[in-house]
Amino acid sequence: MGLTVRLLVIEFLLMILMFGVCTGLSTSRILERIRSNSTSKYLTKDELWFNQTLDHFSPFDHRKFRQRYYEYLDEFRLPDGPIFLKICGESACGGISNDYMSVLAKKFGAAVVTLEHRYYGKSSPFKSLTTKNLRFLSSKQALFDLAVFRQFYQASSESLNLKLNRTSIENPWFVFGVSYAGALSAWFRLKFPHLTCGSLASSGVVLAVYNFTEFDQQVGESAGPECKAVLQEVTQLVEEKLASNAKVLKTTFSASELKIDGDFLYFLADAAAIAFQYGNPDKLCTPMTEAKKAGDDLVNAYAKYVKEYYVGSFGAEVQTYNQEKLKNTTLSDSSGDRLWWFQVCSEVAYFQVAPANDSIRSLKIDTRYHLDLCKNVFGEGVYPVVDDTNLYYGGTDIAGSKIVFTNGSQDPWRHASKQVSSPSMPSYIITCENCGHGSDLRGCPQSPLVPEGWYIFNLFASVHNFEHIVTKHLNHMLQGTLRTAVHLMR
Ligand SMILES: *[C@@H]1O[C@H](CO)[C@@H](O)[C@H](O)[C@H]1NC(C)=O
Ligand SMILES: *[C@@H]1O[C@H](CO)[C@@H](O)[C@H](O)[C@H]1NC(C)=O
Ligand SMILES: *[C@@H]1O[C@H](CO)[C@@H](O)[C@H](O)[C@H]1NC(C)=O
Ligand SMILES: *[C@@H]1O[C@H](CO)[C@@H](O)[C@H](O)[C@H]1NC(C)=O
Ligand SMILES: *[C@@H]1O[C@H](CO)[C@@H](O)[C@H](O)[C@H]1NC(C)=O
Ligand SMILES: CC(=O)N[C@H]1CO[C@H](CO)[C@@H](O)[C@@H]1O
Repeated sequence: MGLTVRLLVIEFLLMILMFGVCTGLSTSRILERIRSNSTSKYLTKDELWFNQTLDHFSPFDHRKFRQRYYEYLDEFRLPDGPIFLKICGESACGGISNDYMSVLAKKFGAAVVTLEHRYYGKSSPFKSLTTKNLRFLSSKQALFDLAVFRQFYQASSESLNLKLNRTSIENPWFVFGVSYAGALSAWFRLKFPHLTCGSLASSGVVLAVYNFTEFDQQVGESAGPECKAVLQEVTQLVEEKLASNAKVLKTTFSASELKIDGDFLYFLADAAAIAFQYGNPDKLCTPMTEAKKAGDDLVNAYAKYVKEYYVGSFGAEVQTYNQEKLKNTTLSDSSGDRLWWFQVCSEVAYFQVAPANDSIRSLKIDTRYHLDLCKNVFGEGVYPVVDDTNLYYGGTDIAGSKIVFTNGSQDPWRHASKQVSSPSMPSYIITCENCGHGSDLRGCPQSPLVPEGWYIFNLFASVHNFEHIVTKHLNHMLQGTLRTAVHLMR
């Protein structure tokens, strides 16, 4: 018991330290903030709007749609401070989240702006999301959106230069993103190098992958042999019960709405992956290995984890996996699932299929399952042109420059990122037991999806190391442009 108390004290001190790194506050101010609980999850939630071009690639179609964005200028150093463009990805963008970026903004005197991805949240060009209406939803259009937005924000008569009463100043722009938005961050620097001085691609999935077997393999590696074996046993038991009494089994997981067995199995597989993806392995492996040792019913133990952690705490929704729901074309708060599946089914795939040998997920989650889903949800002819996507961006052979790639060691997605450094594109792996998807930017107590538990120590150490790395690169990339900006002003 004494040990537990001591561990708790150390953990508390580490939380304070980490909080300090994450907010750039002195210890007394940190304690004050913790007491008053005043640190918000967002730097701002004040919506701003601008008119975006619907189709950047048509010479005839001049339609526009309203796109949402946010700005945070509290730390901005006038007049030549950098502008950090934090790219929002495949979900509604409710504001600028108060994560590690706010530390960097303070350090560099940067403005932070963020643009909601087309179609998601309040930036949908259409109320009806039929497959036909989704034809302008692609990473290529999204990158062009960012370019147009960047010019609008910097130079238009309505934006920064007008606010600052000036005409011809160019601030240095640096782009950031996590996950798919991390890929967009790398691709933006690749396709529009004249509009940004550098990019951070955190867990940036720049490689479109058709059969993404490495995903399941990494889940197994992150779980370790003991936990992995229990998870594999669960899959086997689930498959048996699915054959004998599917109805009862699905009810055990409160997932009877998933009529298609593949959807149900995919839901169960995702529930396990998420524990590693977001840096909370103990939430899954501790109860499962304990249940195994105690000789408890493993399916029930797993159902408890799924219902209490994955759905309860993490906030996953069963309907996300329900193809009947994914077919719904009415724009609503849950449209994000349909929209992302469209991008998956048309452009990037990342099909999380079971590897032939030693998989955790059911072998029934195969290529066929994914292709059937694409066809069922979007109709005939929607197919992921993975080769074209990699041809267009280069995959892991991306020929960009001044792009920093970061990945978490436990994150199954890292195998779709660039994990090896090349000239002018350093790649870092942040290694610890709960280093997951985007944890370099996310690892702050006030930001969403905070990893929990004792491992936080290692994560803290990793994020702390990372701070030096990113600061060094940012300094380097910003320096040249800052000099240019100052020179231009003279
Ligand atoms: C955007 O377009 C709408 C409709 O055409 C127009 O009323 C509005 O003034 C435009 N806003 C800006 C900022 O250009
Ligand atoms: C903007 O610049 C003009 C011309 O130099 C000056 O007359 C005006 O007072 C300035 N406005 C503000 C708000 O600084
Ligand atoms: C993906 O896996 C399926 C089934 O194993 C196989 O038929 C197909 O050739 C694979 N495709 C690619 C591009 O690897
Ligand atoms: C589709 O979604 C909308 C909005 O959530 C809902 O009102 C409607 O009932 C759904 N349609 C079907 C057929 O489920
Ligand atoms: C299958 O996986 C097991 C466990 O990781 C390994 O020992 C075995 O060599 C693998 N077999 C093949 C054919 O890859
Ligand atoms: C898989 C892996 O660890 N890849 C690389 C991650 O980044 C470091 C630092 O650049 C490399 O040394 C690793 O090879």
